[in-house]
Amino acid sequence: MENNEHYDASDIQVLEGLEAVRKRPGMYIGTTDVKGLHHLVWEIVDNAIDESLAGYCNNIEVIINKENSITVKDDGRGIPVDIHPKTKISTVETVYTVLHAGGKFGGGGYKVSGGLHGVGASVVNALSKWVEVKVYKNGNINYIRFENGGHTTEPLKVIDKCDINRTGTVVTFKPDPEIFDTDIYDYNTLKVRIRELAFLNKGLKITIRDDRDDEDTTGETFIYEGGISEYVRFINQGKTPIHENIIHLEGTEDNVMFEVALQYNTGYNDNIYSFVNNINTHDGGTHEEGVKRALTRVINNYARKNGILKEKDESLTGDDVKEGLTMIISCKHPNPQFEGQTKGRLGNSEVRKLADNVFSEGFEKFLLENPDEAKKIVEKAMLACRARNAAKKAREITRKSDLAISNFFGKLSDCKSKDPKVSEIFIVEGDSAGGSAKKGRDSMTQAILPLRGKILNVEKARLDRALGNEEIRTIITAFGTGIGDEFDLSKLRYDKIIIMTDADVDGSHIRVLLLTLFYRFFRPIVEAGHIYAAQPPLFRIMHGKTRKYVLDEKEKEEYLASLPDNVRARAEIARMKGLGEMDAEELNETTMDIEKRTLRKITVDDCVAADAIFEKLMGDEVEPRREFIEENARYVENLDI
Ligand code: 28F
Repeated sequence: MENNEHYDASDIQVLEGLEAVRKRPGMYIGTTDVKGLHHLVWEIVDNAIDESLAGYCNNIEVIINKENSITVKDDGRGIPVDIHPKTKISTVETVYTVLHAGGKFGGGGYKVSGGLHGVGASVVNALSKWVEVKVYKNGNINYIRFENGGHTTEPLKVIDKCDINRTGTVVTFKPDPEIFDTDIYDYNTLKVRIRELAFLNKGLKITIRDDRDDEDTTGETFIYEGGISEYVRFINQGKTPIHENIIHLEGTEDNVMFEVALQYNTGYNDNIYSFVNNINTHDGGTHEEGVKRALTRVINNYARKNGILKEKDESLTGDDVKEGLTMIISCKHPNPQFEGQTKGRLGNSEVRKLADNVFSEGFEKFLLENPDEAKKIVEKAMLACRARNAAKKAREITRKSDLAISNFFGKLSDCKSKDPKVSEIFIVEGDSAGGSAKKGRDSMTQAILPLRGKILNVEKARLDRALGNEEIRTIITAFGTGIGDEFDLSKLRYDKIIIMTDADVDGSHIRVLLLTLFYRFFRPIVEAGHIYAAQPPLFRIMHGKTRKYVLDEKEKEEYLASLPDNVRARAEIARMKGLGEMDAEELNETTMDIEKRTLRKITVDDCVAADAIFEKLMGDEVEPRREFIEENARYVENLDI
């Protein structure tokens, strides 16, 4: 049969290529946990975005289907269906079965060189149970299907006609459950990144829809003609801007596109995010360095020239000028060099100068043309500088000596071991749970820090005021790392910092406050993965003398199913309201014992999300709060962050 003719040596090599991906998926998508599962979507979406960057696609749709397969649609030119000269099979089959050596790793590609599309498609194919591709082109709907890690079930064929003017690519794939720890997609995870991609690609319309949930298949559409300026407006909603207009600056040099949008608000947090070819450069890089260098220089020059900074005054630092600053930096580069452990840093040195030039020229102009706003921005930086100095003085109080004091006053029940590698500290909500935790713990390795009521809302406070709060001082002292610019991660006294709060709204509120504190003042501890959330049981199932605590719905169903019918019929199920309902032994058994407990590692993204939710719950504006509560009302009983 002729369609077997093309199964020659090159096919064996092709399938060996995809076989390599199945053997070591981590090499290609980082992890095979829920993050890797979502990464598959970004590989396909990036190809559609590349088609948009090439100027041919205006709409992208992402659909989570019933069985947790994903469909991505674009209205681009459609992957070519002709026979590929080198591989003797169709280009679309080539793109999905040949592992492009080299090529871009990670997010969207900014390709000035011939719109080459990325390596992602074949990797997704290798890690999927099945993949279907439809190409709308030349009035035909061309279709091809792959199964079990990329084996073509039948060569590309026309399955139907379509409007001659309709072109585009539709890809549906089902991740292979044998490769991934979970195959359940998270709508919010997809939505947040899709919204971000819409901000980063102005004018591109991206829609997301969740067809797993029958009553809610409306979906959401994101399109931002204002691009990253609208991203700044979005982040600043609920905050009070210092200047009305969002500053937008851009410039291109040697095919490198650079743009930045910024707006100061009256808060103390800085929200600075940078991207290269749509990839979030979490660790910054030359684009961010160029902007920050220019920002500090321009503000200092302006302050001195206008007599706001006197000759004798020390210059403002990068930290002073970024207080209250919301800024998005986006760079599109044909040949980006990503550096660092997680490839999260841009290394191209030429970008530093481009960023500095574009930013300093534009920002100087803004300050000259808006003297009132300029004065406010500079004065805010001056206040930050004074607070920084005040904090330096205030910080003396959190020296080692305080450890003895806070131990003495019984706030912190420290563990006996002084070895950070085996020590952990539970930050517990309320005295009753704190008491049980102290009784139930392993006092060799487990320290307990009970929190009395709400800690200070640090979102609104500068470092010097935060240091004035008793609870925060005890936390700082217990951690041992110091805070602010004398922070030293190597002095951290515990390997795990475990937040243990009730599973109710109040507990979530405390958790949000703590995450904001850690995100604001202890980010390296979060990034190093030392922060965890304890997972207290949600249900207690009682039958006879047995008391079984289970984590969630899933475990509850599994446990009940494991009981004989007559026992199950008599079982009593109670929804746990709080840690205080368990005695010391139960608390230890279910939530603290290293062998039995479940901990959830907190990531920076959790903190950012908490920060955003925090802003909505605690921010100045009422509107976002009402909207947020309405949006989340349907599952407020376990408002989990
Ligand atoms: C739902 C996911 O993958 N869209 C894509 C295109 C368009 C072209 C293309 C893709 C040429 C040989 C590399 C069409 N016409 N959406 C997508 N749209 N790939 S992927 O070409 C593939 C390159 O291999 C395309 C003219 N040039 C490029």
